[in-house]
Amino acid sequence: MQLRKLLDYAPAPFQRFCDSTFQHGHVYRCACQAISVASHSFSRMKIYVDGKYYDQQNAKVSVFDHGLLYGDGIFEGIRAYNGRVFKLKEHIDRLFYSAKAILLNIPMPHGDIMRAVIETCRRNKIHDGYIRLLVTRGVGSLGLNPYKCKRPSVIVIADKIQLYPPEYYERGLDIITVPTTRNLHSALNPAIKSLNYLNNVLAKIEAINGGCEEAIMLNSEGYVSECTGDNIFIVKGGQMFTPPLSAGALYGITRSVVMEMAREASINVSEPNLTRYDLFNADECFLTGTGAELIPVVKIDGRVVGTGKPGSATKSLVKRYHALTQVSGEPIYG
Ligand code: PXG
Repeated sequence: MQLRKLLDYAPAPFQRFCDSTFQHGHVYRCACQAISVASHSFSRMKIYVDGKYYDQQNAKVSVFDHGLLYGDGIFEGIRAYNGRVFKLKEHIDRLFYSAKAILLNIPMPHGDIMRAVIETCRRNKIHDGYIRLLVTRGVGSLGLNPYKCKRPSVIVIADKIQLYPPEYYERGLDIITVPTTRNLHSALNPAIKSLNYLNNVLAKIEAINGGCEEAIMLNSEGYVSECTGDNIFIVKGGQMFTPPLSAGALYGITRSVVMEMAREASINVSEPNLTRYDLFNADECFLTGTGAELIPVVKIDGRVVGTGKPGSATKSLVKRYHALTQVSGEPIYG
């Protein structure tokens, strides 16, 4: 019976094959195959969907969900370090701000979402990982009207993420500016972390096609906005600069943490409009994001930044950031 239970992890055709094999008495061989499938092909990942936990293969939303049909929904990318969820409250606050901006009523209060994130981490035995929290508009009809959608769906996935290869954290990134400009505030406000990330996806494609891992996006006025999934900082003459939110930068949580850390270290931080010229002539440049953490940039559009190596201010912030992530956050266990 115990062996039979393992078959629950196997794909449906294999289960059907095994069912018939069980009836014919080849229990042992079949069970061994099931164990092998269970341990190699299928993760035991548990995904939260609207109050229940599902195996990866059973965690589903409808094809009529407007999250799929129109990118109508919102999300957050969150990290866990050392058994704690880093800046969880800030991420959930931002989720609610995005929801408000798109007139989406999240069907759970802040505290329940927090508990769902922590419980998903617990069920997946996450100590260090990446959490994707999303809220879709829900099931509707084939028409834009979001008021026809019955109920938003809340989904939490807890897994791993590695945005950039490890060597780039040592060497620094070589990035380019891409033709796709950041969304206009008056069109789709870039402060909204919506499920429609095509603006960023297009810029990412342009970066990859240009042989780079990441891209700088300008706004429609030609000022630096941010990267496809990260905020951007420069260091010049001992001061730090990052584009203002009005330039189309996301209100990045890592951005805020880094600004706070810099101020604690008596480094002046300001948010003026920046141009590519400012980036080219910076002493140091780095990107920030939950996924990317802090990553140095050493070349922009073929111009070497500073010495061409990760700078000392960047390296010291990286150290401080890693130290902070180890001790701060909502505990997952206990
Ligand atoms: N700008 C944009 C456009 C982002 O999507 C950041 C900045 C950094 O914000 P935080 O709060 O994380 O410091 C983000 C968030 C990916 C990926 O796969 C990246 C993000 C979100 C989801 C996926 O590259 N970055």
